[in-house]
Amino acid sequence: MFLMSVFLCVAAGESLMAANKADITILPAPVKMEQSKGYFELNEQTQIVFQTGNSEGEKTAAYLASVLRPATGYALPVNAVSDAPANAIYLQIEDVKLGEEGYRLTVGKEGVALSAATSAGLFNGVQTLRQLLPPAIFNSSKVEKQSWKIPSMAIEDYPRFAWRGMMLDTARHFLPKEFIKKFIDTLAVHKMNRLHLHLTDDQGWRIEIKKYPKLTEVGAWRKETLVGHSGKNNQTFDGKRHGGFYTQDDLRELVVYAAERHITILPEIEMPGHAQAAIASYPELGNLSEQLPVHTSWGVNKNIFNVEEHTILFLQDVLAEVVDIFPGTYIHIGGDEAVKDQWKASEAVQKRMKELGIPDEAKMQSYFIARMNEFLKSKGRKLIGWDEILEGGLGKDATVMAWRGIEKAVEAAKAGNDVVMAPTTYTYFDYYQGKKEKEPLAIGGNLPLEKVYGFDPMSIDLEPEALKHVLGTQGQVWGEYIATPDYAEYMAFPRACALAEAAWTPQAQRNYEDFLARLKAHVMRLDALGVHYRALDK
Ligand code: TNX
Repeated sequence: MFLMSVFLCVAAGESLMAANKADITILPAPVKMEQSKGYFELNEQTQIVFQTGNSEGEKTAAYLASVLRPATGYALPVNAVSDAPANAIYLQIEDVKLGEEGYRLTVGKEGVALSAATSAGLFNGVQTLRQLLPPAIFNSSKVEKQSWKIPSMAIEDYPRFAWRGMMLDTARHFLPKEFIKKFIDTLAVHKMNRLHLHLTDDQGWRIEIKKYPKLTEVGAWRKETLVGHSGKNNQTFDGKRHGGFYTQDDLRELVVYAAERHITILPEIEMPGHAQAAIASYPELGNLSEQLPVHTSWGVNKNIFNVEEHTILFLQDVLAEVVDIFPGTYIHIGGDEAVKDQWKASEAVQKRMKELGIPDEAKMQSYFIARMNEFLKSKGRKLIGWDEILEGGLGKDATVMAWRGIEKAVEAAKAGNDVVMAPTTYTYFDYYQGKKEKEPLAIGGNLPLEKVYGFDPMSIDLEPEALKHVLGTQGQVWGEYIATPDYAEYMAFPRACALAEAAWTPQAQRNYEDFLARLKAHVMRLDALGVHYRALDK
C-alpha cells in the first residue's frame, strides 16, 4: 500500500525537509513534518474516500470535496471503501494517539492518507492538506492551467491549547450573518476552534429573546452613532439610525455552520454592566426612573442593571433561551466594567444588599454572578466572564477571561479558576496595527503583528499545577470603530494568523522570521478567499 512506501522513505533518511522547506508554508506550523521525494498530483480521477460505515469520516470527506472542487473543477467523488484505492485521499478514524484534535497526514505519489482519533482531528488535517496545495486552491471558481501537486511527506500534528479563538463584537456595530459565516470559514483555515460573539452591550442588543421581544424591538436600534473619538466636548453624531439583530433561527444556523467546521460559538450576554440597551428596552431593569435611550457613544457607562430579584430572574430567563440555542459548554456573562456609582446611590440597591446581608458593592456583584453560575450549572453549563468577576469572590467552577493583564490570569489561576488569555497587550485587535497616521481610525493603542506573534500564553509566573488552568487564548475584535465586515477583517488579519500559531504550535518551534516567510504565501490564500486583511509591512 502507498502508505508504507512513504514511511519507508522517511525512515531511510531521504528527508528533503531542509532543501524544500521554503515551499511548505503551513500556518499554523505543524508539530512534526518530514518531506520526502516526489509528490501526489490531484487530477480528474482522484477520489475522496472514507472507511465504510464511518459517518464522521464521511462528513469530513464531503467537506474536503466541497473545498477542493471549486478551484480544481474536478468531480472528486466521495466514496466509502474498506481499503484505500490508488489515486485517492483516504480519511480514516483511528487512534493515532495525537490527542483529541491531532492528526497524521501522509502523502505519497499514489495517494494521501489522513488519520485521526476524532472528526475534529480529521478536520484539522484537511486544513493542512489544503495548505499543501498551491494557494490558488482557495479560489471559489475554477483556476485554469494550474497543476495540483501535493509534496510527499509525513506530518504528525496536534494543538498546544484547546482554546483557540476569536471574539467578534456584534453589539457596537451589527455584523451580518453571512459575514459571520465567512469569518468562521477563515478561522477554520487557521485551525481555530472558538468564535466568541459579543451579543449585547450599551449600544445594541443583538439576540432575539422570545420572552422579552422589546430587547430587539427597542434594544437592537440606536438613533445615531458618535463620529470619531469621544472628546468631552464637541461630540458629533452621524444622525443615522443603526442596528440589527439575529433571530434565534439565524443563531441556530450559525451554530450548525460553525459546528460543521469544528468551531464552538461562545455567546456573551453582558451583566451587570454594559447593559444600557437592555435597560432602554425594559426600564425596570435599571437604577434610574428616567427612560434611557440605546447608547450612542462609547466608553465605560454608569447605567448598569439593578439587583432586584425580578432582574436576576429576567436575566436567567434570557440565559435559558441562550442555553437552548447554543449547545457549547461555556456561556459568557460579561461582568466587565460595571461601575458601581448607581448601586452606591440607589436606595433600592442598598436596601436589597442589607436584606441579603451583603456588605459592599463588589460582594453584591459577586452574588449576582454566583446566581448566574448556579443557574448555568443547573443547565449543565459553565460560566465564563471577564476578569472583573474575580472581584468580591468567585466560585472555582467559573472560568475567567483575563483581559486587563497577565496579572489577572495569574490571580485567577492561583485561585484555582480556569483562564482564557485575552490580554489587551497582545490580543486586542481593535488597536492600531501600524503607525496611527497611516492606519484607518481605531480605538487607540498599538499592537503590531510581531507583538501578537511574540505572545506566549504560558509565559506567566505560575507553578506547573496552576499553569494547567490556562486553557488557551483568543483575539478580540471590539467594534466601536469597526462598522463594516471589510474593516473587521482588516483588523483581524493577519494578526489572527499570528495568534493562531501562538495557540497551536509548540513554543520552542516558533520563530517570527519563519512565520513571516510562510505568511507571504498564506496571504495569497487569504486573497483567494477574498479576506480583506491588512497588507504586510514591506
Ligand atoms: C474594554 S475588554 C471593554 C470593551 C471595549 C474595549 C475596547 C472588555 C471586557 N471591555 O467594552 O470595547 O475595552 O478596547
